[in-house]
Amino acid sequence: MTDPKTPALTDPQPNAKRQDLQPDTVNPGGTLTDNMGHPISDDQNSLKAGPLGPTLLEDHFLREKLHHFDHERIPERIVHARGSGAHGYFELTRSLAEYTTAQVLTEVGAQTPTFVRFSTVAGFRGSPDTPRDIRGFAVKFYTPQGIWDLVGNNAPVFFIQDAIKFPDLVHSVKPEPHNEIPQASAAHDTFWDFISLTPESLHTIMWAMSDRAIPRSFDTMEGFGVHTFRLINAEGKVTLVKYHWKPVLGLHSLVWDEAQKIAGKDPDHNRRLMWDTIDGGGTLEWQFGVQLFTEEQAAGWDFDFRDPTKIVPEALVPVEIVGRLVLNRNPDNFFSETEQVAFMPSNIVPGMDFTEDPLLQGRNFSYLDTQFSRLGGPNWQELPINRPLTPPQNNQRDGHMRRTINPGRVSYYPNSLDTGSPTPDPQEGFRSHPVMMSGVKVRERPESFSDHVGQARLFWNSLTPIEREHLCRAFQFELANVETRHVRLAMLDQIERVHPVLASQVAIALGEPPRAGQTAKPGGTQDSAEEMALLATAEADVTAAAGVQHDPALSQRAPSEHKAEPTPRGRLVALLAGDGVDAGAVEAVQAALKSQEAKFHVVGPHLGDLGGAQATKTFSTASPVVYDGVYALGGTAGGLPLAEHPDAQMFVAEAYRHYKPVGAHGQDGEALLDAVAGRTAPLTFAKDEALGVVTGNPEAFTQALARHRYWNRLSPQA
Ligand code: HDE
Repeated sequence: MTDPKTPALTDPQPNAKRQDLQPDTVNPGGTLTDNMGHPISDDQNSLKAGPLGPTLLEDHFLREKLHHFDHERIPERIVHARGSGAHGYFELTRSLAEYTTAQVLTEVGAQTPTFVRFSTVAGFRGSPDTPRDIRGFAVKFYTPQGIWDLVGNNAPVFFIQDAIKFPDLVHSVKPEPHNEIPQASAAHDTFWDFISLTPESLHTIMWAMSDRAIPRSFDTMEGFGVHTFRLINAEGKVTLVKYHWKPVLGLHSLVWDEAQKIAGKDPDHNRRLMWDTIDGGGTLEWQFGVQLFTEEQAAGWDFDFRDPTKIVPEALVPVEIVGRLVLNRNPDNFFSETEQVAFMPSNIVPGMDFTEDPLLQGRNFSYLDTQFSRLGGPNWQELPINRPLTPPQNNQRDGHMRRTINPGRVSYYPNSLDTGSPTPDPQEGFRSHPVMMSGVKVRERPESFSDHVGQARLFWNSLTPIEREHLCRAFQFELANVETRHVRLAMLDQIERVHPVLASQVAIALGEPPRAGQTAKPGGTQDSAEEMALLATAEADVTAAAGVQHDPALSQRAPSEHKAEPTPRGRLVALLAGDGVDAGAVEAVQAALKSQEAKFHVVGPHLGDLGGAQATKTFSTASPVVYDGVYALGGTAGGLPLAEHPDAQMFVAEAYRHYKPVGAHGQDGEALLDAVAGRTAPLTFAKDEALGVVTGNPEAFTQALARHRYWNRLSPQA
């Protein structure tokens, strides 16, 4: 583990931004002082009129210390308050010089320092990492032409088409204002009331109810720039672009039961996984892709590239991989870096431009504006994490907490008194692309934004049966939490427009009749095969997708271009061991996992020495829900053979019911599986390799890990 006190000063991988941060990275030592540098002789006792006397106002050390403490908190982000960040770099692997003059996208091999912050949207700053929610994926590039912020999400579309509706959307999803319930959850009346009355949200709601909204970890989710942007080349030619991040570890999600339990067992789950990976010398990595198209091309489509509720299907315009993002460094101080970092979609560099997407236009105001209340004044861009590597050169001056000292008497342009003062550069400076614009001043939604159903159906069609089943379950959960019946019914009407089978599957959980002549299949365990068969055949007619009816890129499971090959890399396994466990068996499974870059914890009845292994977790500090797989070894726990210990049995049974690979070594390990075999709630545990229960060979277990989940435990069709 890195020494938390000195990392920035001994950074093994300093990039230009890390070096830029170093002068501000202070590692206190020596004599304790106050903020004015006065040495302090006693920091344990305040100044009093005698040991039992009242505290004296004169105590300037006490006053300063309490004063600073009293003002340690700043307003949390109005949305995306809960987040985790890391440093890294972006490396371009293919030049886009044909399309843009932006250096970050033209210099192959150049490494641009980045800071990335992942977030949930609705929860407060201290809320758990795993609620059902869209995730923020905000990337700050410290480029040679100033900062570029790609402030995206892990869904490629958004709930609304116009920024003027954003405060309403956010008010509806946040905890209700009278009682501030529920925390970090959309499952309440005000959210679904708003959504049921906002048909444009239908497509994004499908993403939010899918497995995408409960990602396993930050590095197993995709990222999207959402809006269409413009790229401009040296000849002034414009190309439209959509940005994508594709995780090299593949796409993986939690199951809902796990997500809820993790929220209690380890609310920092995603933050911890990222921290531990980097702290252990590992990296998080994504491929960077672009979809490039022209306005002429887009003019032929039955949807508008400016509409943020629409994707450009990859089946229509393929994603081209042109770079990669690597995160390899934890922040030194959460507040100074992750909390104070300020992203703005308006941070673009020469060679890029915005489009007329009304959501993007509104965002360009909101992010600048919000930094004033969050960071306290107009000089927030001087904070170390926010300042560009290209020092600002302008005549902006003063304001609260100004840090830069600008000498001289000239702070205006043009001037004749300071020949060295900054001047605009018509060649290299940012120029807005001259788009022909004309129009009558109106408050109107364009006709080309009017199809709200077509792409929601495209998403539904593109999912595998088990993904559709999860989506139905998510709607069931959310809407069953809505207390007002007319809101539930209004939502059923909305999702019926996507597919009557979807609406019917949800209706049964709400005690409502199935829709449009459908027969609903309750789902669960007994009748899963019937439910899967029904879901497998439920297809809808797609509009607003330029003729595309299916796009495997939208599914997390269907194979498609740029989806990573299944890999055990990065998976975390619980090795269940008791006292006296066989050292050889432990070594064999650890070697197999290490060879595939999978990680593990030895979980035992107590910490420390078990004879053949050292336990770093106990049955009470570890929970199966935070692991990707469980491997049973041997030994005794509390005087019982591991196989008879209730906690060990629970570990295996719970991992199984979450469809995770389960392995065992030797007689003792297998005895634990036998003890669980036949259990029925809610899946019947079977020692069957085809169901991801692997005995004997640790390599085979490692391969089973690559598959991630065995949905066939639910039904062969899943
Ligand atoms: Fe944001 N959003 N947003 N948003 N958003 C913020 O900015 C806003 C939208 C996104 O890690 C806030 O600095 C408006 C879309 C991320 O610091 C705020 C609208 C997308 C983050 C704000 C949107 C996003 C934010 C809160 C509709 C995906 C976290 C604090 C017009 C493309 C950034 C802050 C971080 C944060 C406003 C819609 C992504 C209030 C007005 C669409 C990842 O300014």
